[in-house]
Amino acid sequence: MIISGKDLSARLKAEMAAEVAGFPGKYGRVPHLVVILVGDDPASMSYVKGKAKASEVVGIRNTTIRKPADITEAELLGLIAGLNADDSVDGILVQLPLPAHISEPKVIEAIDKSKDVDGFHPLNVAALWQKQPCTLPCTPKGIIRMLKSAGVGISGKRAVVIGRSNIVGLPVAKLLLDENATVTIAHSRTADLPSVTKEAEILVVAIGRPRFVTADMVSDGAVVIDVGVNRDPETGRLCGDVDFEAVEPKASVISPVPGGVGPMTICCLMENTIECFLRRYTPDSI
Ligand code: L34
Repeated sequence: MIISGKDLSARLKAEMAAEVAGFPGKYGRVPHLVVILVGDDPASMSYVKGKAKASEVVGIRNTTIRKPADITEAELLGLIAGLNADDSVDGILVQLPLPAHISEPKVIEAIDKSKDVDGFHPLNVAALWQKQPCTLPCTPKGIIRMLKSAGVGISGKRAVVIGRSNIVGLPVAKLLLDENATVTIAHSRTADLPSVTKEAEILVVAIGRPRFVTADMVSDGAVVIDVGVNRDPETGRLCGDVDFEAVEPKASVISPVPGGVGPMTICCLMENTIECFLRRYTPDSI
């Protein structure tokens, strides 16, 4: 079974659109998401365009601010401070990666926690790991949604996550743990990685290397979630971290690239923007 993140996100976005359609009547306005893109990396441009398009579908107001790659860190921090103070803005997202002369941790920390639709702010991360209410990071949240919609039981399963980034590997491992999976976090320096991944009933791959996971690394009937978005070095086409053609026949459930986790990330961003908007009208929630 191939889980389509594209179809699931289309369904969820239609539900959100119906909800948002009631907001002008109830609150006098719709949620407003501001996305900042620094530079002109083609992949980032494509993702940011996807966020604007999804906003349109859901009925969220989207402002995309483009800045040149040589913007200073101080200028970017100034822009964020202005958006933090702007009452018309519910969510702020600075597309990563940033140019090397700008500190990503500084930028992430500069965004007001209540407008942090990515769930990357250290206070949001701390809340997640302390089991407090928080904004869940979009990609891990989207992965759990996909698993549940495919009817995959997580509780009691052995899950292996390849990758330990702040954005995907660590938080997805935490969310799987919260669903009562037993979780192993593996990475590029794990000794004898196939012996670890073959134990996985649920395998989440977020290592960022084209076709890194081969058929010999996957056990029969495993659920395989591919978080990679890479360019195939030979064809230039989009491909995942999993050798899809080889692994698909062994897997009971698998997510494709494109059309898998990527669209779910954007879908959960829409959901987080609505959550940040609604929290402003129920200030006690977090
Ligand atoms: N601040 N930076 C911030 N927030 C994020 O949530 C992201 N991410 C990651 C990169 N930097 C970020 C994204 O938006 C990755 N990412 C992302 C989002 C969407 C897609 C891929 C990565 C996506 O829609 N992928 C499509 C293909 C898109 C294409 O054709 O280029 C897919 O079907 O997988």
